[in-house]
Amino acid sequence: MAVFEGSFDRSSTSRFAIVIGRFNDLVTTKLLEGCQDCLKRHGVNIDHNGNQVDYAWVPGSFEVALVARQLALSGQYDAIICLGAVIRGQTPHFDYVAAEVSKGIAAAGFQTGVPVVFGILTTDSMQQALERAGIKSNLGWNYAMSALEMSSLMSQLPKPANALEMSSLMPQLPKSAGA
Ligand code: INI
Repeated sequence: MAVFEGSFDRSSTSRFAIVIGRFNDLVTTKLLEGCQDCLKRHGVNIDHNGNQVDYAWVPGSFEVALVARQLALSGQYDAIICLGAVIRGQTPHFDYVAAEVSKGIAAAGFQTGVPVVFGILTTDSMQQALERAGIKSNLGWNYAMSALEMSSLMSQLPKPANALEMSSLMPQLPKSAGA
């Protein structure tokens, strides 16, 4: 039998999409820098004009999962990295956004079979967020490592036994008019 384990040595061929929330962009741009630094130092061409990484900017964390799912469904990527920062304020807004983005990202990966990395910081303050986006460490780096590892691992796993099983996991897409 087998032990399946991701490695970090096939980065030169993997393709990634990074979805970034503009909300709290003081934090998310730093997460993106950490993420790009890690990918670059693992041999990935991070240039948006290159053929390995595409970038999608969305208004806030709430929109991240929808875009990640659509990118995953395209079949063009080995992993999707979602970056956002949800910071607790005086209202319950934090709880709604944090709950939806975490459920949505999990669903995007589960429904498509493409690894979708949860790179959404959820913190009580801007200070805590900044500490995790470069002041102490940069979790953007860790999220990129997860994407590298998962893209490698998924490529090694046995494929679904038949197409029917895979299609039953996929959401029903809207039929085009007249179909
Ligand atoms: N979006 C975030 O990414 N982080 C937050 O902390 C946040 N708060 O607290 O409001 C936030 N709100 C915007 C939200 O993600 C959507 O973009 C907006 O509601 C439009 O759908």
